[in-house]
Amino acid sequence: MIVLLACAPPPDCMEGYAANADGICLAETTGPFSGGSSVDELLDALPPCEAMEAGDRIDPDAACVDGACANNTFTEIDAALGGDASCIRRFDDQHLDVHADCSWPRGITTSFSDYDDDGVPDADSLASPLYLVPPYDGASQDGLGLEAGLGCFVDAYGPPEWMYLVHDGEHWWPGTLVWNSDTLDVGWTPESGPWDGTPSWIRMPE
Ligand SMILES: [Ca+2]
Repeated sequence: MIVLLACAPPPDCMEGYAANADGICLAETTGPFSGGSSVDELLDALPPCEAMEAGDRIDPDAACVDGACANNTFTEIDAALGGDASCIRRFDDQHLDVHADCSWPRGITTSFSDYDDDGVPDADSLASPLYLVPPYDGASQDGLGLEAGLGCFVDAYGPPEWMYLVHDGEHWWPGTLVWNSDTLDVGWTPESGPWDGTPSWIRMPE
């Protein structure tokens, strides 16, 4: 179950959600909210930061990972990552646009325009954004990565602009942290398995 939380001002909640007195959008089907009622309380509930060993594979400031950067072309990214991409055609019926979604086995995914609809990224299309997903195991100089606790990202970047809350069967936790995409964003999805306080994806900005 995922619930949307917003900082001030009080949000216009998405359909199916309703704001409580603290401006937290709660899913109407989830019943009483039993977590902290403020952003600070929710962030304080995160386990203390346990960072990964410092590395040089993720560069959040440059939005680069293993030498591939957001806003690079497919050719540039595939060359940096070893040339083992898999791409599939995706039709976005909301925007009437066609994309090629590409992934690399080490755990990097992104999307490109595919206006000629051949399932191959268009030559001049730029990646936006880059996602790191399992089994990606690299880390930044600050020890940020998929095995770092979500609290480490708060330590590095401060309180996020947005949080999506998740419920682990007992408590509500900040499961997705978004800093308006001017730095990396992190999140957890239920499909990734039991919630363990680490992200299941990292998004490098567009
Ligand atoms: Ca194409």
